[in-house]
Amino acid sequence: MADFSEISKAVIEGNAARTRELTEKAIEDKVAPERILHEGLVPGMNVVGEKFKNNDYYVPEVLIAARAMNTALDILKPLLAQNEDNYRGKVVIGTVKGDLHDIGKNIAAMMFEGAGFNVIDLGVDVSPDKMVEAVRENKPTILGMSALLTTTMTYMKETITALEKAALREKVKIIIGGAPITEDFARSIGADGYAPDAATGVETARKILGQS
Ligand code: B1M
Repeated sequence: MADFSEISKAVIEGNAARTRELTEKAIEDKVAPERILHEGLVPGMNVVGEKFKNNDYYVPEVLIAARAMNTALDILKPLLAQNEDNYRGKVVIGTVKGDLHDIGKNIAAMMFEGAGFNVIDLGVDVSPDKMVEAVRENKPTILGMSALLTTTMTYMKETITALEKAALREKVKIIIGGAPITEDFARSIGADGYAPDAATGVETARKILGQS
């Protein structure tokens, strides 16, 4: 049986080697990748967030923890993608301009892949123009935007405005997420959906697209 608290601890301590080792061990022990993610890794990162908020951790410690988390996400990614049942549509996803936080966005991307969507990940610090270009080029069914800073969430609205100007807004459904985002904010900027977590992102996409 996997010791999820040990996985959390390894992330909190920023011990990438241990996080990798425990994640691989849990996979060997046939623990579902979703459980490793939601019961081990994410709770660990939540503690890191609390410590950062309380000034117990500073940027270097947080970066080291994020690296440990991402090491494990790289291992889980192909396993979560294996759950793919059938092709449900295309998702273009990115973290908005000025924002370098990518852990939540990476989890959302993995969940979409695992649910059978074809995902194109634009990475972080994606300007409204780049988002528009990616929508024009890839013709996704869903555009997913992530923002973790109150100073960058405004670029979600700017992206929607840019899509309107490019006459592309009606061609794509928009789902947004990230710690400072709320349902009200999503509605106020004209997004089609808001997701408080990555799994809800997938549910919301399915609902918007009329999929069961
Ligand atoms: Co930053 N940071 N950070 N940081 N950081 C926060 C966001 C902050 C809340 C910490 C705090 O002060 N309490 C604060 C923002 C305050 C605010 O705006 N109100 C903050 C700050 C201030 C900063 C800097 C300005 C610090 C500085 O330099 N002085 C700086 C900004 C850099 C920049 O982006 N330009 C900065 C830098 C960093 C690091 C680089 C050190 C690192 C990021 C590393 C990385 O991502 N590769 C980092 C981290 C790790 C955090 C915290 C601690 C953790 C974020 C995280 O990964 N959480 C964060 C504190 C916190 O959030 N409590 C903090 C775990 C992740 C699983 O959750 O991303 O929320 P989250 O994703 C969730 C949901 O939100 C949702 O699903 C996920 C779970 O299922 N979701 C989606 C997210 N996107 C979605 C998209 C969807 C659907 C769901 O569909 C499209």
